[in-house]
Amino acid sequence: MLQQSPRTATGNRLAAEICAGLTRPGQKELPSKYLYDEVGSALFEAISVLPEYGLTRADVRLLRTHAPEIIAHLPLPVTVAELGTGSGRKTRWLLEALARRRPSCYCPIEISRSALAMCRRELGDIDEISIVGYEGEYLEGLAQVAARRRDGEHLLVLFLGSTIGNFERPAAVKFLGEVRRILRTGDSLLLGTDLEKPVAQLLAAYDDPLGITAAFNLNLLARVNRELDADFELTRFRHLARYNPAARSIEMHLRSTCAQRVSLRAAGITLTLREDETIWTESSHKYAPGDITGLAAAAGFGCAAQWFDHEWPFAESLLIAA
Ligand code: AVJ
Repeated sequence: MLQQSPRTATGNRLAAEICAGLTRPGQKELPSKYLYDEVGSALFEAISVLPEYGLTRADVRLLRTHAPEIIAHLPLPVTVAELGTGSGRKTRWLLEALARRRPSCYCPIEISRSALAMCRRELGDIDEISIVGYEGEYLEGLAQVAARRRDGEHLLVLFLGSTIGNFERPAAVKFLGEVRRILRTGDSLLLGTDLEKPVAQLLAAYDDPLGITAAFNLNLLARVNRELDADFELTRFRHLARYNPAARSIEMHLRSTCAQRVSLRAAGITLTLREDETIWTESSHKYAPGDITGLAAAAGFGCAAQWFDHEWPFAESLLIAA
């Protein structure tokens, strides 16, 4: 396995962003995108099959049921770019429906090398679909895909699994606006969003009784230990999931069980934590159906169609660049 170190470009960015988050005044934070190293990606796969966490199953159900209809909305030929693929398993339904209509190119964009490898293994067998993967940040990868498109070819961007929920609401508008600027009028964005549901159900989904989500969260500290030669003592932190009613988001934190000092040797910083102080690691915002069209419009998209799952409220929205 290739170990990323601060000597590489990705390693530098990781070190800089992690230091910035841990040394900012007030609430300490770690960027949620770093949850997905090889161990974190495997733990998320486990979360996605937990009975308490219905999000991934809802996403898959919608794509499996409506893939032909979704594809029928698109102008062809189309190249598919996916922002964050995870295992790529749910994308199969869309790619198979597309392959039946026309051979196409699929460009997964991932900062996680292990997720990209998983996705190639999962989807490499679909005839008529050629895979060109990009390892990197979403917008940088998407700009590269857009720069390589041929005349008359449309782009379909997939942003599934409610990853958009990890952005604060204003940042979500800004991000989709940046996606829009890379696209041309008439290109599409299929956006998956988790919808509001009872708080008790959310808390169970983000603090499961097996402790898989706790392990997923704590692994972020283990990763920082591995990659930045830090000395986080994992037993001195507890997973915390709480609902933020003002933001309509579920937050994950790591709570320090005692006053302690931690060094990140490869980054050259030391920090202190008070007893019960938390490091905020993720927010997962929940949407009302009406929020999505507003968000889309503010970012320069019209909404062509929406599909809802009623077992675990979740929406897929097909947005068209206006
Ligand atoms: C993959 C970002 C959609 O926010 O629900 C799962 C990640 N965090 N359990 C989410 C996650 C805790 C997940 N997303």
